[in-house]
Amino acid sequence: MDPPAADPAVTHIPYKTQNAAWLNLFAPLVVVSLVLSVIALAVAVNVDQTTVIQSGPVAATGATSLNADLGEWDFIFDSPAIAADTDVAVLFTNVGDVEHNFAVLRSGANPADESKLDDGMIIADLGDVLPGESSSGTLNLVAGTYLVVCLIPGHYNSGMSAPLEVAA
Ligand SMILES: [Cu+2]
Repeated sequence: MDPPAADPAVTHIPYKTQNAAWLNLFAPLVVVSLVLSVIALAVAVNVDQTTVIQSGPVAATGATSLNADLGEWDFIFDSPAIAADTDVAVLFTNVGDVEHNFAVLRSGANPADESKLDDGMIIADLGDVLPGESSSGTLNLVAGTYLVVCLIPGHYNSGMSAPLEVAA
């Protein structure tokens, strides 16, 4: 008896047809993989940028520079907190009509009025500034809450002071 003939449907599939069937199955997967890779790369770049911003000194510990507008009778800071144990560049501008001053009292000092404000409380005096002019200085403070005051006579009693946070 002759052996059974091989199934022509299996033995005679041309190589190219088999290859095409393989491509039909995997080509879409390859395309999907490439698309997902591009998306993953884009997300990774975004995450990386976000990480850089969040780990920067400004977001983590307070500003490393401070701009202040001085007027009658207040201080307007561009940041509520500056960095501790860091040289912080301070630029202060007199936007008012009379001469002002930028000084910092030691942490916790909050005198009831000018007669209670003694020199021992002053840990930094960045100087006076005329109307329309700017001046600058550097603060390097340990963490805490400080009071920025104007030392021109009468100005503290007029309310010219503002709290400044120094964040670790
Ligand atoms: Cu003043």
